[in-house]
Amino acid sequence: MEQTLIIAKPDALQRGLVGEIISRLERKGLKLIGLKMATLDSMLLQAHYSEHIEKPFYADLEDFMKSSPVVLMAWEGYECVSSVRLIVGATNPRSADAGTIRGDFAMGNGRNLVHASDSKQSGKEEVSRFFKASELFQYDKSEYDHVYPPHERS
Ligand code: IDP
Ligand code: MG
Repeated sequence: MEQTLIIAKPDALQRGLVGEIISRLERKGLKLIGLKMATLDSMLLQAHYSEHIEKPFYADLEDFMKSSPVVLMAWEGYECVSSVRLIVGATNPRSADAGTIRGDFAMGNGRNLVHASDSKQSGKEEVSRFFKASELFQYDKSEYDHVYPPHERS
């Protein structure tokens, strides 16, 4: 089953929006398979944001991501990566659609509350970058019988 990494960024913690973020993903029908708090360091951030290291906003991004703890989550669901990106909204929160997390709750460039993996492959890599196998949980979610047709449940 497809997995995606969600990070509730420091602005989500500071603004009391972690519950709102979790709630939106739960209500969508996704399965939470890992959850923890952490303070991220430069090495981990450079690995996670390697495609952005050369960009002009990288220094701000790294400082911001280290400015307070974050909440790391692994979520699972059939084709969940693209559906979660739709729930999260566009990178610049001022252009994100209303109804998305970023569109509803954020305004500043780079202060967009949430990280979400952007492909099936990055979902897999990012979940294993931030979670050990022992921190991920496999369980049956009875709700799946109502969320998916049979061929999308496993
Ligand atoms: P994403 O989070 O929507 O996948 P990316 O392009 O992968 O967006 O950028 C990673 C993060 O870097 C963004 O979420 C945002 O925090 C920050 N970022 C991206 N572009 C800018 C920018 O133009 N100015 C400031 N920060 C930016
Ligand atoms: Mg990205």
